[in-house]
Amino acid sequence: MADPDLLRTALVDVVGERGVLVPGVHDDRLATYAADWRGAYAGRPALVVLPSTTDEVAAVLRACAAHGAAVVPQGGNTGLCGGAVPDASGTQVVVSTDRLRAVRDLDVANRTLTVEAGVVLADAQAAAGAAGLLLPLTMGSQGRCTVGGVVATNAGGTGVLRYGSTRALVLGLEVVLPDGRVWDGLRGLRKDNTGYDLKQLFVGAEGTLGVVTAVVLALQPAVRRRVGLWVGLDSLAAAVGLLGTAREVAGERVTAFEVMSAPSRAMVLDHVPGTRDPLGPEHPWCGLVELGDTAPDADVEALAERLLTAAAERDQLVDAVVATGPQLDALWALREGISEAQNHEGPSLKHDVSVALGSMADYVAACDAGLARELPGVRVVAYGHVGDGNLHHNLSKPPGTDDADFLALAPRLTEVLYAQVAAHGGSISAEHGLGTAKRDAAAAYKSDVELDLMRAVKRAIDPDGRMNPGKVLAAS
Ligand code: FAD
Ligand code: 2HG
Ligand code: ZN
Repeated sequence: MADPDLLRTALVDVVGERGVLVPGVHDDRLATYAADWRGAYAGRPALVVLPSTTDEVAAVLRACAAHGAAVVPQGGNTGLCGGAVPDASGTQVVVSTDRLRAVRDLDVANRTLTVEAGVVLADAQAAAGAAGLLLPLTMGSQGRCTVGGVVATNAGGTGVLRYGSTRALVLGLEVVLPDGRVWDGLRGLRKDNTGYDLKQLFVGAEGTLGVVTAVVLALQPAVRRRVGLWVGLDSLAAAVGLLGTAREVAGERVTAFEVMSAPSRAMVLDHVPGTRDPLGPEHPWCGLVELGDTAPDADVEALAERLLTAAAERDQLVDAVVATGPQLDALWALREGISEAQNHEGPSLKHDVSVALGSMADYVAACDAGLARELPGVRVVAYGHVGDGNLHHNLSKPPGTDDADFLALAPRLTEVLYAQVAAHGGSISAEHGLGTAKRDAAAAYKSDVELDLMRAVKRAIDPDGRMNPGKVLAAS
């Protein structure tokens, strides 16, 4: 990188003194940009820049290009793989989207919402909701994560089963390229076969190809009637069977299908005040199935009863309660509390894996055997979006173990799981991305052809390798 003072002066020319945070001057404010929300990944930014328009982002990227500075795009900093955090060199410029907060357009007839990248996901949901529409991206971090971050990670969440991942909801993008050129691809079209689908290159690229500045999102009709079933299950195979029954009985009205193991539920009850498991701890797995209908007079309770009857006839569940309104919200709080609750139990070894539904039970059984061999007593905090074949197969240390001893075993424990993921034809990152955390593991499981194609895309768009270097792919 060239002279940092010259770069700082160039950036101040673009965004003003208040838009540039400098180490040694603004250390109190810099801290939140230097480490992720959980405090699991930390680095040292050269500067943090806060542009407030697309033109400013473009001028910032041109200045960084002129000075040879690497750029780290950052939204809400809730990513779980270290992708939004600068490295320790003190040479990388964090470009935050904190000030890109405008809702540009809500087109009710076209059912689209156009927002800037820094809009918090919950605010985008509220904007759609105010027009009687639904932005069906839902996740525990929605009060803080941004639309840009969700797009850059192709985030999933609890609505994927019904509505697809972020990728399925992005109709258009505006992106500032590493050299400062702006690609205006903000089209709200559901059909557009005019060549390569460029927007999809940027979805899930984790900031390695450019800075997303605005997004056109497809909206859905609002769900007017919801009901939840909290079910006790004696195995994951039963969960997969129940999902099939739910689809037969309720079709598209199955809007979520989550499962939680007993240890994951116990952690929430221990650490999140006010939570309660209505079925108690004895079930090895509990499922949360939500049914929803857009018709205001739909009898979703009767639908839930039909599902329970069919599942009971097939021996797919042991016990169940039906919940609506605040009781259903409380069940979601129990589900969404797991990620935070696990942080109270020492380091969380996070594994965000997917396998085909039919392999899920075999995969978990094979992992359990391997984990018990490596570290007897390791706590398997397994839960997640099983309707999508996506398990958060997280691990916590056995009670009484030192953090350092547990972390020393982390590579071997992770390898047990990843070897089984590979053996079952799965993925080691279903929805969180690679960042730095899973970059090398992903490369180890990809073919040379696939890696060559990924590197070719990176070189074509970022020939100098300055966009979020070292994330997704090793820096060249
Ligand atoms: P950041 O963390 O700031 O950034 C994430 C990545 O995107 C980084 O690589 C960054 O460089 C890049 N990036 C950010 N903004 C831009 C931009 N404008 N242009 C280009 N690149 C950009 N993920 C799921 O998929 N499903 C879940 O259910 C889920 N639940 C979560 C629950 C909790 C409690 C937490 C802490 C995280 C959860 N996540 C989940 C992980 C996380 O991926 C999402 O919160 C979200 O996608 C990240 O958004 P963000 O704005 O915080 O992005
Ligand atoms: C969830 O589904 C998130 O709760 C977070 O994806 C998963 O913290 C995790 O491991
Ligand atoms: Zn998840």
